Amino acid sequence: MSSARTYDFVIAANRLPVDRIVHDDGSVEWQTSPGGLVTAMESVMRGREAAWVGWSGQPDEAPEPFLDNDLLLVPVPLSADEVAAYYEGQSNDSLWPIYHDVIVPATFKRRWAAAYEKVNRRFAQQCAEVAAPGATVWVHDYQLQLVPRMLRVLRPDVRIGWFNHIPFPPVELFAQLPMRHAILNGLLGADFLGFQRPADAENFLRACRRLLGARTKGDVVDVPETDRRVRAAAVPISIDAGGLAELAESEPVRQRAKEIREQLGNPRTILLGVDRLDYTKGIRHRMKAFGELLDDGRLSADDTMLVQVASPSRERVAAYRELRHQVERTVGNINGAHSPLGSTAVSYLHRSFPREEMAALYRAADVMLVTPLRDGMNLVAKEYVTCHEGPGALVLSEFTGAANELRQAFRCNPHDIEALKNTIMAAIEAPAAERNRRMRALHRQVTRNDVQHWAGKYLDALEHAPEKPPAP
Ligand code: GDG
Repeated sequence: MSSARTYDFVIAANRLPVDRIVHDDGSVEWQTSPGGLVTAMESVMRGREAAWVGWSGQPDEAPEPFLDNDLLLVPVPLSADEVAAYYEGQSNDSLWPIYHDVIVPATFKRRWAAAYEKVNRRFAQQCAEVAAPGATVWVHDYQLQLVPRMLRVLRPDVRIGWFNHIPFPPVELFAQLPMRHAILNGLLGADFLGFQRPADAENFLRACRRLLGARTKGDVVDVPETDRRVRAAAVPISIDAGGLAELAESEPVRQRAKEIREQLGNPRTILLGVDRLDYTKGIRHRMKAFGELLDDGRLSADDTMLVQVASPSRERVAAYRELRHQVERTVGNINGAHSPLGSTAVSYLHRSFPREEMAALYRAADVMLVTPLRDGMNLVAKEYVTCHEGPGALVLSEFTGAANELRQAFRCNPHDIEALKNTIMAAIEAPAAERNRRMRALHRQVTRNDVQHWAGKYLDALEHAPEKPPAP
């Protein structure tokens, strides 16, 4: 790639914010790509002159850089083998399980690690080409952990930040990774490392001490054998609360929310789950709890329904295919045992919906079930409290980053099925005044700490690193 222009602000993320869709007739269309990172960054980048370096979502295709409003999108080519090894293998079958408490076992392959290094180098080179002198380069997530150091070697003049959207594991788990040293050294090429929770930053600092013998003071690491210092701290991500609230309050969405309730037969209680179909999200635990509440007669499918949106994800990774079978079997069992004639106990939707429909679902749901076994933040929790009006309830796993902030939620440990059942019942049965009070507090929390606030805080920390930025 060679782009004539260079930019003062560059984002690098595995995916571009759009997917390249090639239709059967050969025509090409760009659609917003799914997932938490893009949802968050889209509104931050709107109106900024910047370049975004990322993969287009299609193997073997490398369209030329192109402008999307003021944003230059710079596609990084990946061959089909690289997608399998760097993305599906190293990123999603080695790193993802290790960074999420080994909910499923991790697989390590030397050729995946080699592909990861090769692709990270390509990203670093693209960033180096498009960054103006002294530019700020913001690298995202676990797929690109080697980029900061590679980029620093190519471009010592630029300021480099990295943000981890997922948890950073305890050193006891991290130490399993064959490329543990390369990752720590790769990250230490940055000026500032941002994490979702203080505990994630602490895990990283501990890993530097234990595995590299690095000295740390407070949240700053002395990079071994250099005079550089790197700061690692929590800057929890959020959502575009204003934009989403506006959408949720719009007449068509209000109308659609009413319609949804009617379409579902006006049940007394609608429970909702919205997740990528991922084993970290605790969907099976949620289903088990709901199924048992019906079995026990504490809930009845005559007046209660669970709507579960499970957007398709990583379907070429075996653990994800297995999860899909398990979830679909469980939904089938619950519906077989409990669905009334002409209705269902669980309305299971294995597909993606437009934002408007998601906002209407959040408005329509009485109780939102967010039960991950481990989750960096979980934006769905924040979206629900932003969209819902009136008495609602958020059941929230303590293993999400969001649980650090959303203190008025009904907290749960999803591993404890009995306790999860009781928490779901408590959320359903709490008096309307209590649910109102909790939802108002949650709404305020998210509105005050929205994604623009997060980006401002992050970039401020990056600018001042390794020192803490002055208090606002
Ligand atoms: C990673 C971390 C962290 C889902 N289905 C549909 C749809 N979505 C949207 C949701 C939400 C986003 O996708 C999912 O965000 P999450 O935060 O829940 O989860 P991950 O994708 O795992 O994201 C996570 C996040 O990065 C940000 O840092 O919070 O911990 O794992 O916005 O609404 N959106 C639409 N249709 C769907 O069917 N339109």
